[in-house]
Amino acid sequence: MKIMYSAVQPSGELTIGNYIGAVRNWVRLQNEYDCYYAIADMHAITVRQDPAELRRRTLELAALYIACGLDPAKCALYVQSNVSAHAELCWVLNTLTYVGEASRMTQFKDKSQKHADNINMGLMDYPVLMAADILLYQADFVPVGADQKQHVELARDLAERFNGRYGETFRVPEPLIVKGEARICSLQDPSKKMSKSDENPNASVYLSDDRDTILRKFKRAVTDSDDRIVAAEDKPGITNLLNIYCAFKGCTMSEAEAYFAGMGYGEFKLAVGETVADVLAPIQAEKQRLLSEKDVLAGYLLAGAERAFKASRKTLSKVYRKVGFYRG
Ligand code: ATP
Ligand code: LTN
Repeated sequence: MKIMYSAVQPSGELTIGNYIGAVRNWVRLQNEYDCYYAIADMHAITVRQDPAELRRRTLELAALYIACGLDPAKCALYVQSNVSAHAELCWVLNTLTYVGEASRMTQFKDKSQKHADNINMGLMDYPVLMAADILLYQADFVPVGADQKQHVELARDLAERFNGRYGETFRVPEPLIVKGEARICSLQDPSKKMSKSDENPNASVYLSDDRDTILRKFKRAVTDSDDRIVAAEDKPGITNLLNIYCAFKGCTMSEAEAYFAGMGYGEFKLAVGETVADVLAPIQAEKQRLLSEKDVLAGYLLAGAERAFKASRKTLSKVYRKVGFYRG
């Protein structure tokens, strides 16, 4: 079976954009691939985090993933910092990474601007740690958003560089970029993608939002000037709402357009909100149930970390041997 690797930072509440573009795909992929999914807490501390919050969010994220359908018996769901090989391989890869190439990474430049008072080494090392994540598991594919493509390319470069210098060791991974139609846009500015760090709370629908909040956010969503409910380039607001409806209902755009033909915007937005709320309700209930059984949840993460530990040690031992570390 081909190997899939991905990770998410426990750095904020997930939105329905993350759900459609990432989480739901991870769930689908678990049946076709040998999947490793990490909660990247080591990446998260490259920007300041409140320790208690970080711990809480890590566990919440694990519960949420399982509630969304990730089966801990099928995939290895684990917390990155629980498997020490990530930091260890990162060190070796650091010696193959040029300061110039790390400092040219778009995300490093963006985050340096955004967190100008905390441009730490970890921020620059972020993509190298990410390369370590991926290469440790000999991943064939890495499902990520377009913004992470450059990082996966660095992982490919480092794999090739290491293999070239020390002999065949790493599989060179392929990024699996989420397609355009899966892009959910902001409810307040449909030219922007919906993002968990948006400052306007009405722009994003969070997976933790209750039914009333969801309905209210959709009611306030920006629409377009005429009253037709069709997907079109000059109707980004309505197109986004239709997209969300299709993604949550599992129908095609033409089915959705036919269903809403002649309906007013108010009624349409209510229907989209209800569809989203109906899908999220059982997920939220299951997440709460999992969080109320913390021991069970901890058991899943431990089992995931054990699997990850075994796979990662195999690669790390090989790396240590190749670079000439004394093993006794
Ligand atoms: P941030 O606001 O912190 O940048 P984000 O909400 O943009 O976060 P990421 O953590 O960058 O999300 O991405 C996590 C995953 O969710 C990625 O695989 C990305 O492709 C996917 N994703 C994020 N936003 C959307 C969106 N609006 N539509 C579809 N997929 C998305
Ligand atoms: N940087 C990624 C999270 C991440 C990741 C990874 C993704 C950390 N390690 C390894 C894929 C593979 C993000 O912010 N989306």
